[in-house]
Amino acid sequence: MHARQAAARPSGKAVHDLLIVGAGFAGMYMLVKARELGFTAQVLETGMDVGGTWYWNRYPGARCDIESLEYSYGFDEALQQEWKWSERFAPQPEILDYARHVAQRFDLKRDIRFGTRVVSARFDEAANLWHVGSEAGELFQARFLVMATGCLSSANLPAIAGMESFAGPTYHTGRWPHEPVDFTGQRVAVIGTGSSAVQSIPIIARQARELTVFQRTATYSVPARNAPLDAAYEARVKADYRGFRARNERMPAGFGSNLNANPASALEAGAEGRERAFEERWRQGGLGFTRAFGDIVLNAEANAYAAAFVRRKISALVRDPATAALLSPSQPVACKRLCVDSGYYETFNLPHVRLVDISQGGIERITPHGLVAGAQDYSFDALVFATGFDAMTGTLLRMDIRGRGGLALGEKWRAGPLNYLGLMVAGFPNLFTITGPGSPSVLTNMIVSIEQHVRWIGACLAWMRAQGRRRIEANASAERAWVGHVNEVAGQTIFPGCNSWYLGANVPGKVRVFMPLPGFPAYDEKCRAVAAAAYEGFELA
Ligand code: NA7
Repeated sequence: MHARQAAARPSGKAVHDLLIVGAGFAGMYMLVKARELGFTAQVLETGMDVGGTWYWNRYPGARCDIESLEYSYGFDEALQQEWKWSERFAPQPEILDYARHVAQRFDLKRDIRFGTRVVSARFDEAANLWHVGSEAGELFQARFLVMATGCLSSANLPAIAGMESFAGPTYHTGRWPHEPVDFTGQRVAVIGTGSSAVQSIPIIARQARELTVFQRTATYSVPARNAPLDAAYEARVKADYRGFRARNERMPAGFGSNLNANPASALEAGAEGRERAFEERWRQGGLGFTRAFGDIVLNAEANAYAAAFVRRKISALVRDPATAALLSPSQPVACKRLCVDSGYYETFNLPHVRLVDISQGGIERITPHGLVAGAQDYSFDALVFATGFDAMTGTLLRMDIRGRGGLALGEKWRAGPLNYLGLMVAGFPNLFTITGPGSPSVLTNMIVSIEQHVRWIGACLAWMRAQGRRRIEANASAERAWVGHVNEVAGQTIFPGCNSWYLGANVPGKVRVFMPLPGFPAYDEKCRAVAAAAYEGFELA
C-alpha cells in the first residue's frame, strides 16, 4: 500500500473540508449535512452506485428486518411524506430505489466518486490534513475524514482448503452479482444459516433441483408476517411522522415504538402468561418478539423461556424430528442477531432440501464437484457462501489508516477496537467513524444511529468553525473509560454469551471483544452532554 501511495498522483489540487468514505445511508446523509453547513465534501465509494449494504446484498430474498416506515431517513419531512413503501418490510430492490431517489432529490451524485476504493489514509500533523489514497493510485486531501464504511461491508469468506478448485459458480450473499442468477434445475449448496441464509434459502429452494444447507450453528428465527403496507397505518404514521421518529428514538434499540413493549419480567408472568405473550408476538411477526417481556435480553432465565418457545415452534413446523432437533439452537435467543424469515423452517420439509450438521468438524475441503464434511462427499453445481461479514472493524482495518506519529489503526486496535463514543480514536485527529464500534449501531435501527451520528459530527464541525478550532481528537483516558463502559453495559445483557459476530467470534483469529453498545437513548443523551460541555473528553487545538 505504501508503494502504491508513493506512486500516487494527486487528483486535482482541491483540499476538501470533508472526505467521506462510503455512499450508503451514512455517507449520503453526511454529504447532505456537510452541504447544509456550508462545508465542501467529496464522497469516495467503491461501488458504482449509492446504497451501501443495499447495493451489495442483492441475494434472493434480501429484505430489511426493520419495518419500512422506520428504516428510512427522518431528516427531511417532505422526503418522508412523499416516499411510498409497498410492504411492511421492504425488499432490497425497493430500498436501493429509495437510496437512488434520495441521491437524485438532493443532487448528491455530483460530489460522489464511484468505483473508488480507499486503501490508505494518513494524517499530516503539520498541515492538519488527511491524505487519502485510492486503489487506483489517486490522492485526495481533506481537513476531516469521515468513515461511513458500514458495519457489515467486508465479506467473510472462510479459508477452506480447495476453495479455488470448485468447478461451478460460487457466490457470497454480500457480493451478489448484479445480473440475475438462475438456479433452475441445479443442485445448490448454501454454507451458513445466519440472516442472509434464512432469507435466501426459501427462495433458492423454489428454483433449485436439490438444495443442501451446511449448518455450523442453528439459528433462531421468527416469522416476518410480511404483507403489503397497511394504508391506514401508513396514514397514521405520516400524520405525525416527526412524533413517530421521536418516539422510536426513545426506544432501547431506536425502533418499534409501535410494538407495545411489555416492561414486565418474564419470570413473574407464569407459564400461561408467558405462552400467551410469546404466541401473540409470534402471530404479529418481526423483531417485536423480544419485546414480549422487559428482561429477555437482560436475564438468562427470562431468555430461556423465550428460547424454549421458539424451539417448540421449530418442532411443530419441521416434520422430521431429527431435522427439527438439528435446527433447534442451544444458545440464548437474540444473542446472535435474531433472524426474521418467510418460511425458513418450513423449507426443510421439502423433499429436495436437506440439512447437514457441520458443527463438529466444519468443512474439511472444497472439491471440484462439491465438498467434504464429516468424511462424507457432497456434490452440487453451485455454491453459496452465506457466511457473513468481518463486522464493525473489518472494513476500517483493511485500509492502511495512520494517525499521529504514523500510528497504524491496526496496531492501535490489536487487542480490539478502542475509541471514544464510537466516534473518534485517540491518536487519529479529525477522523470520525459513523456507527463505529462502541456505539449502538447494529443493535439499533441503523438509520436512526446514522442520523444521530451525522447530526453530532455536523454540530461538532460547526462548533469548531465558530470557535476557530482546527483539530479535535479523543482523549486517551476518556477512551479507556468509554471502552470500560461499553463492556460493563454489555455485561449486563445476554449478548456476550455466545459466539456472535458482535464479538468477532465468526472470524478466525479476530480478537474477542463485544463491539456494539446496548441502549440507544442513554447513548444519545451522553453524546448530547459531551457536546454541551464543549466536547468533554476530546482535546481541541
Ligand atoms: P451471519 O449472521 O454472520 O451468518 C453467517 C453464517 O455463516 C452463520 O451461520 C455462521 O455460522 C456461518 N459460517 C461462517 N463461517 C463459516 C464457516 N467457516 N463454516 C461454516 N459456516 C460458517 O451473516 P449474515 O450475512 O447471515 O447476516 C449478517 C447480518 O446482516 C445479519 O445479522 C443482519 O443484521 C443483516 P456460526 O453462527 O458463526 O457458527
